[in-house]
Amino acid sequence: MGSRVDKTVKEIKSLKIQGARNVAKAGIRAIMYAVEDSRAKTVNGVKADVIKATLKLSAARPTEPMLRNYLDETIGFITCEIAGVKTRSVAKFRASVVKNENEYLKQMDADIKRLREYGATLLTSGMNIVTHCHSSSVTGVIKEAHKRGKKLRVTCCETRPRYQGRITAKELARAGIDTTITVDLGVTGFLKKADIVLVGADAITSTGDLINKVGTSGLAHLARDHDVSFFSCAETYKYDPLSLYGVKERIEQRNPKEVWERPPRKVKVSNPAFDVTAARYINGYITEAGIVSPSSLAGIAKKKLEGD
Ligand code: RUB
Repeated sequence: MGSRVDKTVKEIKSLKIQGARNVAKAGIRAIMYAVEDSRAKTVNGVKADVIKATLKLSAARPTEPMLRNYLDETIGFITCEIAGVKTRSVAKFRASVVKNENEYLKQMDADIKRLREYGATLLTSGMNIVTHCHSSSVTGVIKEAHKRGKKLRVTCCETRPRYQGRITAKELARAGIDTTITVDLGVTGFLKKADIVLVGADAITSTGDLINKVGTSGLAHLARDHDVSFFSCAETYKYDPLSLYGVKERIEQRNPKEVWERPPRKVKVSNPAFDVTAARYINGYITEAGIVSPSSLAGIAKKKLEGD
């Protein structure tokens, strides 16, 4: 197995690659590395190397169905390709897998473009927006609305313990948007005058519940208390098909040292990466298929994943 796959896994685990879309994209690219770097001499040998790579990649961050959905499609593709292919040429097989992965990247680009456009229609000039963590989907929507001439003010939660809110704040300020960062619970004061909360998504369940950066669920409760709309910007590939069968999303526990390098003895440290926001707190999902209610998301996503 090529070491470029291992490097990607390391970068995903260490958060050098951060956010569900970036993780999925890196996973797709790593499949191309696995194909290119495989030393196997037969099509089945290359296939085995690709499958090994998919297993390593999907284990890198457990709460990322978008990555898993694309990896599952890759496995489906190589299985069909082997069954249907007339030649046993390794070179042709490699080329067909690389082409297939490039199609996934193109699909992701087309989907995010549509999502940004739908999201931008929801934002109007003068709006106060609250965000949490760093989601490329959220910043994409806000920057698209800004490009369309809408005057927006954004408050970013800093997002302890890894401060991804700083990435959001930097990106938005650089784009010329009026941006403030606050300590996480300082957001309560801002919600009094906020119009909308926009967050990303790592996973969405069959009942429309949202799994996103820890703190999202508390923010959703506060938004409801202050009568502020709460939307998640999420491509439908964030939907986890396993949730339909009652499988609970695994919440990744991160290194306790991120919270406290050397805690006193007898102090236990908890560091969950994500939490679950119940569908009833979510006004809607901004997706590539339009702005949809939590209860209709699974149906739309299922159709897309099944290729209808
Ligand atoms: C990032 C996070 C983001 C989602 C969506 O967590 O929770 O909201 O991943 O991001 P982490 P995107 O920093 O732990 O990866 O919209 O870019 O897919």
